[in-house]
Amino acid sequence: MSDVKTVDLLITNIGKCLTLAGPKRARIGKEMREIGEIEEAAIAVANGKIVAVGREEDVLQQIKGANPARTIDANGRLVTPGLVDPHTHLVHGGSREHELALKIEGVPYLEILAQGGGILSTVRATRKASEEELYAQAYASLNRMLLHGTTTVEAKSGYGLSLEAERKQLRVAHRLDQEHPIDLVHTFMGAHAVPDEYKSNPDRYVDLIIEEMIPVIASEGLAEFCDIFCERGVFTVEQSRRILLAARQHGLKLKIHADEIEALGGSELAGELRCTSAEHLMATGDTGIESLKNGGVIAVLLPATSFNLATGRYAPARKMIEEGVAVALSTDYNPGSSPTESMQIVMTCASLYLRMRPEEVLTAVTINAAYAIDRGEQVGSLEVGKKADIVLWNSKNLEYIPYHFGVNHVDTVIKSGKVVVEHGILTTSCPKA
Ligand code: IZC
Ligand code: ZN
Repeated sequence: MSDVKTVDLLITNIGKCLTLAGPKRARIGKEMREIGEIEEAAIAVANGKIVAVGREEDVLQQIKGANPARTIDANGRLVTPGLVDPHTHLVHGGSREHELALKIEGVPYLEILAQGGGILSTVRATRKASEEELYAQAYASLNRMLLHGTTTVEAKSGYGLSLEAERKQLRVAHRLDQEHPIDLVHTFMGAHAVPDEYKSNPDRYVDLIIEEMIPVIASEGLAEFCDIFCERGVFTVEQSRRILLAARQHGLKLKIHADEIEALGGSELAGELRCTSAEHLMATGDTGIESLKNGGVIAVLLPATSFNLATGRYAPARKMIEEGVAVALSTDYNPGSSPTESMQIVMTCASLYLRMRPEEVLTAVTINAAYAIDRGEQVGSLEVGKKADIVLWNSKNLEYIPYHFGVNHVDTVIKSGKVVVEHGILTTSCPKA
């Protein structure tokens, strides 16, 4: 049977190919350990998509006569889908290394914010920055992500906190999506903090978000999701519900930062509203887990944030998996609580501190992460018809990646069928694939 006529790229001699093939939905419970392993595999790509994947002899049979334009010898390497990072605060001005000493001295994250620092210090830097400056800084981060194996990224606004400054951030993210090989998914997060101007009347800021920001952002097509920071001293459960319901009325899908520091009821709200995902969940208890499960909400866990906040508090991932909640992982890349672009450090933190098995970790950074941003039909697994987003690792097995921590194990990255990283180096100035 030779049913594939055109092949742009053929990858041969794959030692182990972890395809993540499976049902067309986020994986739960024991499914998170089923990662679709194929030994001595090959993958054929045409027009940016996978056209054949399987045992090498079968793939060669399927593409017989197709004469691939390019062949890559994987040399026995491990191959996985491109990693998906479903929760980042990618576009922002400045950085916050000055908070490191405060943190070490024991000043809590929410206290730094209450003093007008934290998120609000990044808001000041982001408002001041030009679109060009924001673009250049985020472009450099996207390059780092690509070098570390990430091929799809969600990016939130939330450092503008005014209609104009939020639009600026989202416009930059759209331009990056056009011009950088990584595909971006856009989230409006005007409810990331209460800006100084509304400090004495936060409900008026909530009104502004509902009456002015959401209608404009939605009508301009600047965002697909709406997110909110539901946390003590930030937005209450009631304010979160109002904002998310308004967002849904305008056609946005819903996400929520819930139970990052305290369990206010954000995960219960996520279940009630059947949000696509709930994020953080470090302080989530039994009723929160039950609600996530009943609402079919994907839990996006951010263990690098726990690591970096250094409070020793991690999300109850084992309990969530055992209870049948689909778990995804993300960097939470942001200048405050998680200044890292590397999903590999997240994989290590998830192994050591969330006690997730390597197979569960891989599921959480690929197919479940893709479903957490509603891209599960396009990316997150190596299956015929999906985008050819593929990573070749400098490893023979999966365990080695979380085990050997703090360094980059990526050899080659293919994004939409184009080789964008080769032997650990970006191949071009990265025009969009
Ligand atoms: O800038 O601190 N948690 N938002 C909610 C963040 C962390 C980002 C930041
Ligand atoms: Zn976040």
